[in-house]
Amino acid sequence: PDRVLQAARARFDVTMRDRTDPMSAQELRIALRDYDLVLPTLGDRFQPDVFGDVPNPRAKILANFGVGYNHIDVDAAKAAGIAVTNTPGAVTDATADIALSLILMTARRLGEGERLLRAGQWEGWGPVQMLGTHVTGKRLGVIGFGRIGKAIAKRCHFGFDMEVVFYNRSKVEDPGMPARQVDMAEAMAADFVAVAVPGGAATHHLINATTLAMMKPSGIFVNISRGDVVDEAALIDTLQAGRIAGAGLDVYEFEPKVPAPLMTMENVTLLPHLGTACLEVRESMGMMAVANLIAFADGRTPPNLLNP
Ligand code: 8YV
Repeated sequence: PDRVLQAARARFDVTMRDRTDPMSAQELRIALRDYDLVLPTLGDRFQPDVFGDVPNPRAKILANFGVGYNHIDVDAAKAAGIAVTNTPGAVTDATADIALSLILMTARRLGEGERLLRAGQWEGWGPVQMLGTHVTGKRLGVIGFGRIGKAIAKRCHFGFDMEVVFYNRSKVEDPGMPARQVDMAEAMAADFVAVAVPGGAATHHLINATTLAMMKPSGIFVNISRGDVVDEAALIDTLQAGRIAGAGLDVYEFEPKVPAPLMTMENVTLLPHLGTACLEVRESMGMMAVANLIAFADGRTPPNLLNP
């Protein structure tokens, strides 16, 4: 956003890469080799091989634009003497809102209804036309009870009277709201299941054929975290076999590629990674990233340092 660019330009000599596709290996190397500070986005894969290609990097900080940083190998960055920061907090509410949108869109068949209307196929109201699933009062299972998982849970509990259960790797001493920590099987067996874990090796395919089999046939699965947390092939099998009622996805295993079978399923809502796509939110994320850069340039510890 302009406001972010202006803030960065007020302090630094900025080169803006004005494309949305991820940086190529060559661009990643140039970023490390020729720039003091780098502000990467989703998909700019700063992995060990890239750091290995640039023995004495000029870059000393990667201030990621976003909370999720699974595209950056933080330990390899540290070994190369490079700080990594992210933007926690700024993304929480907007991302939780998208989870709720996916629950509502999928359960109430909103995308399907709009497609029908725009196709000129709506013939008028009918008492049993386009019946969906009632959302209020159902049970929500959250996978990953961090900031975003909790924000989804709050919306569902306080806004939609839902009972909330959650699965989390470590024990959550105080959920801060009426919510019960359960095992994976119980969380997956809820009416709506929302995944909100960080991406990366530790959660790769956490949702797979085995965990999807824990869902009930009327269950709706939602993912707003990272695509590779879900074994997409297993999800497609589960949907094709009718073992769950539907899915709402904002992220994909091989973004921006979306598997063809999902495209034709009316019980699946597909969004193009809109989690934080509001101007105010992207501005806050960007301003946080710039604040991290400025702190670093001033010799202070960046507020959101990931690899001290
Ligand atoms: C961002 C996100 O848009 O914050 C995150 O982790 O997934 C997104 O909403 C993305 O990271 C931009 O780089």
